[in-house]
Amino acid sequence: MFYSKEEFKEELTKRLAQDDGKKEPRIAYAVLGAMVKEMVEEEWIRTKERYEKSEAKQLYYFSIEFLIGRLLGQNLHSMGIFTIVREGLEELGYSLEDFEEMEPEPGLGNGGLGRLAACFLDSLAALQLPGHGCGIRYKGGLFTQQIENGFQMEIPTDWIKETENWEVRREDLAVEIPFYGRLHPHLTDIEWVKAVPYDMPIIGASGGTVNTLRLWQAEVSERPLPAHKDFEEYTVETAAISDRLYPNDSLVSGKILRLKQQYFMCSASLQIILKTLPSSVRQLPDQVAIQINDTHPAIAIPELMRLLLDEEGLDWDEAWNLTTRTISYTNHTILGEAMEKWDSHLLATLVPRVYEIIQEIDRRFKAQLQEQHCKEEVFKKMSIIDNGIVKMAVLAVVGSYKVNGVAQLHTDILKNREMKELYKQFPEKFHNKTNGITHRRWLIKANPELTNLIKESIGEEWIKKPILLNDLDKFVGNPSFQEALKTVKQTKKNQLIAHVEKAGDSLIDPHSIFDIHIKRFHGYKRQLMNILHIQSLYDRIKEDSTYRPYPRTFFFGGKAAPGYEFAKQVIKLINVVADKINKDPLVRKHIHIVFVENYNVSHGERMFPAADVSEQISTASKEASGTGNMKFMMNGAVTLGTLDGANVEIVEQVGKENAFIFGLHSQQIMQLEKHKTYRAQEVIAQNQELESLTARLFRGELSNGSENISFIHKQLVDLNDPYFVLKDFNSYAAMHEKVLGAYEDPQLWSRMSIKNIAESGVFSSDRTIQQYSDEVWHLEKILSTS
Ligand code: B1H
Repeated sequence: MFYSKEEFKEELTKRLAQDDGKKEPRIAYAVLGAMVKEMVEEEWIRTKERYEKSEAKQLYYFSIEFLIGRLLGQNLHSMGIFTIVREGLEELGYSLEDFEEMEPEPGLGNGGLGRLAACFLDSLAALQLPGHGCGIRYKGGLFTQQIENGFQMEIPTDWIKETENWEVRREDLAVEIPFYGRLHPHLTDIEWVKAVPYDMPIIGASGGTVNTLRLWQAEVSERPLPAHKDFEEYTVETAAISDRLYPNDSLVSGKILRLKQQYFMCSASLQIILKTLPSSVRQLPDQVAIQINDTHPAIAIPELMRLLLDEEGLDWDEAWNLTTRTISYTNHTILGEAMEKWDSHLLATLVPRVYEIIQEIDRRFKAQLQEQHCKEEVFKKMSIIDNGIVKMAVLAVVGSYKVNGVAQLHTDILKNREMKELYKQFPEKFHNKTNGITHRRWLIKANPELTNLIKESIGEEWIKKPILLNDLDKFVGNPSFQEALKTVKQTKKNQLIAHVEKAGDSLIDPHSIFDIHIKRFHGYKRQLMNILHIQSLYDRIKEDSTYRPYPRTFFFGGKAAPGYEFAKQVIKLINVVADKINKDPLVRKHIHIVFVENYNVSHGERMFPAADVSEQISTASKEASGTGNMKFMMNGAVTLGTLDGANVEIVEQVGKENAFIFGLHSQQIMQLEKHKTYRAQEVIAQNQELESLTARLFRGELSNGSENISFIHKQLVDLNDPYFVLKDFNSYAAMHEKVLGAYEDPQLWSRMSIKNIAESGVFSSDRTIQQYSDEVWHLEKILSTS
């Protein structure tokens, strides 16, 4: 244990001396890790004891992804020892920053959904609420992206370094998961898989609470295999369960391995929850709340029923009552291709008893609907099993006591359109919980320079109550604050340049506008619109010798799902256009493009703080919430975006004069979709610029003759531009001109930027979690009274 810099240095030196006096940074890094872990361990045990003693209700957040990012820096911050460790290391000749870079990135998620789960865990612990994560310990997280000749290549990443990690293997808590088998009527011929939990501490910000992220690993069972099963096949199949994260964002795979993963983590988590219950299972909803993060863990509903019926011996009504008072569901998307629908045969084969229970849930619900003389089409919409397909979203709504969307607009769309019938059936279940981000990672850790400026101006209370960031309102017009903020922004830009530019290069203008578009690549996120606009700027600079706009650097970052050809071609297009522009001595003084390879949480921590402009340009109605938009805002970037997801609420907070909003509204998009009245060809015909751009795309001119990007032209023309890129193009371009105008007025820009920071407190995930706790989970703060 150490509480001061001197104690820390002494302890580290002593341990290094025991270790043969080796001084290599790698060894010091490992020793530091071990020291910190010991300190966490004590608080962790104390927290568990407090929870047991108080018999407090526990929340379990079930999620197939937890995109936690690197832990060393964050954990040091949470324990309140970041500064003493940084300074102590420096005095001993080491660099904490270098140590942080040594940690492999745990990429256990794809994008927003997984990162949200990580922010929520941070907030639960910071608010001293008993809430824990349950997921899978993937050996390989999301792939590493390499760009070769402009194309994305995927490299598998195995992030676990067994000797230097934050987890504890809990062999004592292993459980057995039943797969396959035959019902007659009881299950026989089961293929058991052993689930072993690895627990990671989730350290609350200087409050003495340490919660748990429990990640399950699949291993071979010691129970006998059914006679027909080949042993070798069994071992390979078992290892595969926790081998790799599915790399899709908003696209379902439909593969049996994915279903295995889902059932594996749900069954394991539920078994251990029931085993460690402080009192009778009949009081389950008073002891436990389970939140399912989208439908990926929705199989927890029939699995909990199975355990209550078959293992606990309850009858159906009692089991159903307990289940539907314990589980609640968050919906994260309305995209058709992301809606989980499992083939009945697949479920019946892999988990026969669970499927039987799903059938019974469906039968009872349908009987209820029939009694209400429900119309045929409404009945069909609300069927859990329809035509041999199990609709997981319907199962999730029927089996939960609360259902929420992740931003107001998204929740409204769920109620009024996507889940209209279910909303009518269960109006009391539906509610909104607008997403949030942890200001501890995304402001305090990522941007210590801005954090210091804020502290000097309004004190430190906002750190515990982020809503108090709005005290900054009084600095909006303050010249010295404006100057100081500019200095901070410049520092963060310089740091980003140093990070992304290869030694010797000096292509990025540090005084240019940093316009940043970072997120997964997807049609609806419209990176294509951004790059086509940049191409049009290039054309204009070439053609019009009087057009010499203020310098801008356009940053892109993000991965495409390996099988998503269109998204991969957009990455290629960006890289080809970047190459052309960056090589052009005239144009590159005005516009420059940087594609940041392998965008992940760590890159995000460097990019959000350096941004002037936050690109949030999804087709209205498609982005359920977005959370990058909030990270930018909190770091003083101004949103250039559509009225989609949480952008709507950001604009409500800052006022429309402090954001750049363009494009069709969600109502207009939904009307065009419903009536099929949009004609991309007509838009092209009426606009010379678009005509030229699409024609050159077709001829391969924009892509340097590359034959490989024909999907893009096809999508825009043959598939009638499903994400309205062409339709919104003009208003997007016009809004970019407004951005330029505003930036050229430094005072105006500073005001906008400060206003964004001042209004960002409401988007702290502390607010989101407090609302879930008050309205859904009903948790109690368990204070450490030391
Ligand atoms: C979000 C997903 C998602 N919504 C399927 N849906 C996946 C769907 O592997 N799959 O099959 C993976 C992810 N992810 C995102 O959730 C939304 O698009 C964002 O708008 C939102 O901010 C985020 C968190 O709520």
